[in-house]
Amino acid sequence: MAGLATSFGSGAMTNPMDDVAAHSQAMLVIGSNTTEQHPVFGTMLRQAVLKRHAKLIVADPRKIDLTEFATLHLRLKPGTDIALLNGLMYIILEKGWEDKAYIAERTENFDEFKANIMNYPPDAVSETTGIPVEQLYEAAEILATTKPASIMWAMGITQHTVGVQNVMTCANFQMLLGNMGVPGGGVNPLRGQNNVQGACDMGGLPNFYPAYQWVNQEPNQKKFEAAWGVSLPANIGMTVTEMMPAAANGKLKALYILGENPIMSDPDTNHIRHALDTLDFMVLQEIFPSETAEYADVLLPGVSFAEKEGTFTNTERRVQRVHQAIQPIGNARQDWEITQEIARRVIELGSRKPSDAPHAAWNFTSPADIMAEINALAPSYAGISYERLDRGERLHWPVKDAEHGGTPILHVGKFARGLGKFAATVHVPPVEMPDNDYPMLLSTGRVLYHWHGGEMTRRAEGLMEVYGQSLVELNPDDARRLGVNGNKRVRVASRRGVIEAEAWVTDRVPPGMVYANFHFPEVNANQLTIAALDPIAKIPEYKICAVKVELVK
Ligand SMILES: Nc1nc2c(c(=O)[nH]1)N[C@H]1C(S)=C(S)[C@@H](COP(=O)(O)OP(=O)(O)OC[C@H]3O[C@@H](n4cnc5c(=O)[nH]c(N)nc54)[C@H](O)[C@@H]3O)O[C@H]1N2
Ligand SMILES: Nc1nc2c(c(=O)[nH]1)N[C@H]1C(S)=C(S)[C@@H](COP(=O)(O)OP(=O)(O)OC[C@H]3O[C@@H](n4cnc5c(=O)[nH]c(N)nc54)[C@H](O)[C@@H]3O)O[C@H]1N2
Ligand SMILES: [Mo]
Repeated sequence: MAGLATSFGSGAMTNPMDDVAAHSQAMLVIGSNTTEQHPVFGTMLRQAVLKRHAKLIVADPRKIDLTEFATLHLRLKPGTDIALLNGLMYIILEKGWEDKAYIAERTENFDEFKANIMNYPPDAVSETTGIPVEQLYEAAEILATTKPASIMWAMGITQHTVGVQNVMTCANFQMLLGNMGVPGGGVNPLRGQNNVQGACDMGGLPNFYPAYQWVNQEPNQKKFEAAWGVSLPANIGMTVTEMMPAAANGKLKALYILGENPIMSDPDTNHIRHALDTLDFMVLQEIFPSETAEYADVLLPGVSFAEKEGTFTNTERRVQRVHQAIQPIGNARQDWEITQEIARRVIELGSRKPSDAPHAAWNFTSPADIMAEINALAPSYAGISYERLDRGERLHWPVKDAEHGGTPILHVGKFARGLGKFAATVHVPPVEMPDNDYPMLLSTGRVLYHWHGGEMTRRAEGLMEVYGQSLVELNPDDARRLGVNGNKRVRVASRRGVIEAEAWVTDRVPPGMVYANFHFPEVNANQLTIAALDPIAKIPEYKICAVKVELVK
C-alpha cells in the first residue's frame, strides 16, 4: 500500500487494538469481516459492544457475523464506499457537527474538500449506495455525536480500483470529526498477514528503503550505498501486480519468489500461468511444494514460523519477538540464510558493481545482527532491540532511540506531515459491472477456516473436517431463480475463466451477488477475477467483477 505510506506513515493502525477496544465510544467497521479474519480483535470489538455498550456500525454488502452485534448495518452496494462516506460527511456538515476548532488548527484544504462533499446529498447517495436516507442520517448522527469514534477497515475497501481513494475518504472523515491523534479514535487498517507490516517497514515495496525512505531521493540512495557497499538504482521498481504482466510480455525474465503462491492468490489465474510459463527462470522459496512450485526451475526449502528466530511487526506497529520452537525439518534452512547466500553469490558474479567502500552487508550471523543493521538504518526502528523486547517492553514504532518508549498512538498533537490534508475524493464505479452477458456480481475473500491458497490449512485434518470444500455463497432468491434445490452444484463463469462449486444458499449475500474464496485449487475464485489495478497502490479489484451463474445439470 505504497500510496498510504506517504500520507499516513505506512498504512498501519494509528491506534492500538486495546486502545480501540477500551476507549472507542463508536466504531465504524467498513469492509472488514473482523470476527472471521481478525478473530482476536473481532472478539475485542464484540466485547466492547456487549460490555461497555460502544456503538458499532458495520458497512458491508454482506450480512457478516459482526452485523449481529451492530447498532446499524449499512448494507451498501459493493464499490460505493466513497459515495457512502461523502454522503455521511454531507449530513455532518449540514448539521454543523464537524469539529471546527480541530479543522482550523490541524488541517488544510478544507474548502476544496467541502465543495466536493456538496456533490453528495442524501437522495443521490441513497440511490448510488442502496442505503435508505433515514439510515444515512442515523449513521451520521451516531458517528458525529459519539466521541471518540474509530474507523476500522480491511480488504473490503482496499481491493478496488479506488482503494487508495477509499482510504483517503476514511482519513477525511476522521479529520472532520477531530478523531485523529486521540485515544479511542483513528484510522485503523487491519493488516492481514502476521508480518506484512514488518515486510513493508523493511522496504518490501518497490518505492521505499526500510522505514519508508524513498528510493528515488538521493540522500537515501547515498545512505544505503554507503551502508551496503554497492551502487543502487534510483528508480522505483515494479509491484507484484506489475511484474506479472511484465513477465507475460517478456520484459521481466527471471523471478525469485519467497513465501507467495501467485497461482492461487493473484487475479486472473490463466494470465498468471501464462506469465510464469513465459519466464526464463524462476526460483521459489517455500515450505511446501505449492501450485506455484510447478513453474519453478529451482525450489529452495525455507522454514516455517515455528523454526524461526526474529520479530514480526503487527498491524498496530508493534514489534514482537518470535522464538524458535523446533529445529528445521529435513534440508530446510533459515529464509534469511538462503537469501544471504544468494546475495553473496550475486555480488561475487558482479551483477552489481561493488563500490570502493568495504563490503559491509550480507555478513549476518544471526537475526540479531540483522536487527542491529535495522537500528542503524531505519529511524523508526532505531530503539528496538531484542534485549528490550525480551524484557517484555511493548514497543510500537516509531521508537526513536534506546530510551524512547515507542508511539502507541500516531499523530497526537500534530500529523506526521504537519497539517492533515483533506482530499477531494470522487465515486467512480468498478471497472467491470454486471451486464446482460454476465448479470451477477462476484465478490471474493476468505473464510474463517482457511488461509489464502490453503497450502497450510488444507494440510490440517481438523480444518478439512469442518470446511473440506469451497462453497459459493448464493442468495435464496437467486437460488430459486436458477432452480437450485437438492443439487447445489453451480457453474460460475466470468470473461476469464470458470469454476464449479457447491452453492451455500444464504442471505449473507444480497440478491445479485455471489461470494467465493481462493482456498482450493480446483474452485479458485481467481480463475474469475479481473486484474484491474488501483493506479497508485496497484492493488487488484478482487472485490468486484461480473459473472454468470448456472446450475450444473
Ligand atoms: N481465516 C483467515 N483469516 C485471515 C486470512 C485468511 O486467509 N484466512 N487472511 C488475512 C489477510 S492477508 C487479510 S488481507 C485479511 C483480510 O480481511 P478482510 O478484509 O476482513 O477479509 P475479506 O474476506 O477479504 O473480506 C472483506 C469484507 O469486505 C466486504 N466487502 C466486499 N466488497 C465490499 C465493498 O465494496 N465495500 C465494503 N464496505 N465492504 C466490502 C466483504 O463482504 C467482506 O466481509 O484477513 C487476514 N485473516
Ligand atoms: N480473489 C482474491 N484473491 C486474493 C485476495 C482476495 O481477497 N481475493 N486477497 C489477497 C491478499 S490480501 C493476500 S495477502 C494474498 C495472499 O497471497 P499469498 O501470499 O500468495 O498466499 P499464501 O497462501 O499466504 O502464500 C504464502 C505461501 O508462503 C508459504 N510460507 C508460509 N510460511 C513461510 C515461511 O516462513 N517461509 C517461506 N519461505 N514460505 C512460507 C506458504 O506455504 C504459502 O504457500 O492473496 C490475495 N489474493
Ligand atoms: Mo492480505
